[in-house]
Amino acid sequence: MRVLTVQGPSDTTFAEGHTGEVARYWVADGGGQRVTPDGWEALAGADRGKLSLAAAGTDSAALSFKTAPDYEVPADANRDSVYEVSVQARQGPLRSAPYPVRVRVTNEDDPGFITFAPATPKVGGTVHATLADEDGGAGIVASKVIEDSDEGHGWHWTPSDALDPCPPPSGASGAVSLLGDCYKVPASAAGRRVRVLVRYDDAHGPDKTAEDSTGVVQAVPPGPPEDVETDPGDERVALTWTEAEPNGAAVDRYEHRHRISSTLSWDEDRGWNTAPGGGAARSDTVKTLDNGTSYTFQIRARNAKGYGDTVEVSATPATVPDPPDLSAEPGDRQVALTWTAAPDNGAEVDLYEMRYRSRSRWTGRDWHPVDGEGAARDTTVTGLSPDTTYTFQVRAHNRVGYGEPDSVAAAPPNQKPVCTGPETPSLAENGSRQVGTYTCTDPGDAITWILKGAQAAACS
Ligand SMILES: [Ca+2]
Ligand SMILES: [Ca+2]
Ligand SMILES: [Ca+2]
Ligand SMILES: [Ca+2]
Repeated sequence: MRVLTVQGPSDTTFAEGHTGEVARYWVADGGGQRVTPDGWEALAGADRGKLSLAAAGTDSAALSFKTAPDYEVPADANRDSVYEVSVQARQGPLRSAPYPVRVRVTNEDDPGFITFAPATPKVGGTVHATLADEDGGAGIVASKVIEDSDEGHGWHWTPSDALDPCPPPSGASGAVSLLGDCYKVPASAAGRRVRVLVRYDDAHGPDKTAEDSTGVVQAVPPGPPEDVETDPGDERVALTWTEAEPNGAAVDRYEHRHRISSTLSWDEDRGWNTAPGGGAARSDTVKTLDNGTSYTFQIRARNAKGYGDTVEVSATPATVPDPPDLSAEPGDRQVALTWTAAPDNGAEVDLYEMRYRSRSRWTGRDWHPVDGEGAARDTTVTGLSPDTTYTFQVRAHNRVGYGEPDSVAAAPPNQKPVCTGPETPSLAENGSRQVGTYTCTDPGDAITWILKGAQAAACS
């Protein structure tokens, strides 16, 4: 009786990650002579679906994987990366016995892959890189990647400026994902790709590398204008700022708008004002405002990607106070001054000052602060000369500066001399000739002594 026997390797190996012929089989008759079969039966066995058998040449057949096998991700029935099939041939009415074949997939050094999240980063955002190497499994652990060595193991980013630590990428642990690193994308990376190289060890040995680049880094709207300051003036507020971070696309304009602070929402109809100077603008002045009213201002920058965040500041335009209304009440060698509150023109009066003069020269120190700060309403100037006309001035101050003074003239009246001495002196006969001593004072005037009366000629 004729017998057909399949011959060829029954236990063979095949490297993971490859395709192509695994092994070749042929048929012998009972005498050991190679014969040409009429055909080959479909593969049998647990893993028949993963391999194929095709005639190769006139009398043999080639066994191949349909897709490249992966050692770490086995597709065989019992997941041990040993694929079990049986090969069978026929010739006429004869069938060979099924010929069992075991293909053991070998563990090769898989390349490492880097994935980025997001794949296309934006300026100012973060990009996570995650390394995966299938050889990891139990063989690669996070500690095998040693950070912070320019030449050695670890993550090496390009550009490398502004490398900030970020939270680890989610899902970075597990059987095949090794670990990740995080990179804060600087504005200098706009329009370029962020590249990363990682050196690491895996189960196959040390000093493996993986390298990849992100998509082109996208610019984003600019940052807010920096160092925004206000300088309130007379019915106007000057705004100044420093350059907004362009975030990868040049700032082409700065805009501002304002509203009265006590109105709680923006009047969208009023719109934004563009500061002159385009992207180089660093200041603008808002005019025709009301002194003493608080205004809220918003400033923002624009680039090709849109408007950045706004900065909000408040200021109250103001000018120096108006003059107070000054009055004078002359007294004995003094003048009492009173005044009404000076209109503050938008900034609280915090000081009143006074000065005075006789004739053309201001006396004493120039301006004297009056006690009481902004609440002061009067002061008295003493030590003045009678019958002398003085000019007094009072002015108010606020944070903007000094207002114009109000002036008033006054003269302390001349006072009569004040005299002391005996009214009815007596004198002993033949005694001293001095009757009494008289003292008179009259500040500012010379004393002239005059004797009057019927007996004046008898005295001196
Ligand atoms: Ca693999
Ligand atoms: Ca198996
Ligand atoms: Ca492998
Ligand atoms: Ca590897």
